[in-house]
Amino acid sequence: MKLVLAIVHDDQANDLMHIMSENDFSVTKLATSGGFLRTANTTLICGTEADKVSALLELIERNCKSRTQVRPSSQVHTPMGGGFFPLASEVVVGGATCFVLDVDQFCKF
Ligand code: 2BA
Repeated sequence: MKLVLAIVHDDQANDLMHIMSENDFSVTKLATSGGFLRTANTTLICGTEADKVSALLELIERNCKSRTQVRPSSQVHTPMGGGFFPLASEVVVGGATCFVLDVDQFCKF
């Protein structure tokens, strides 16, 4: 058995969960946030048989689109003195960041 962790955009998570359930994948949703942008994202946890992982990853890839997000950075001191101005930069945030882990044991009580 494998455990798939998929970090996705908040606003794509509900649709993806719905599609996963329709395709017989059990899923749990965690509210998370990225360490770099410090904004909310969603981590979906899915335990599944090893031979279903590629189908699950395809489903995730098809339903999660990447986008550009502005990263607000710390303020920069102006060379003229007397002030600070905010410096923003853009980063491409992936549609989904996925980890596939081996599961030692799976129990339901
Ligand atoms: P964040 O950490 O908020 O990162 C958002 C996006 O910022 C990343 O998109 C990447 O394009 C950029 N970024 C992240 N760290 C950077 C750095 N040190 N320097 C420059 N740019 C950087 P993604 O790579 O698509 O990641 C989306 C989210 O997935 C991340 O949100 C984080 O929550 C998670 N993630 C990505 N890689 C991870 C990893 N190796 N371990 C754990 N979580 C990860």
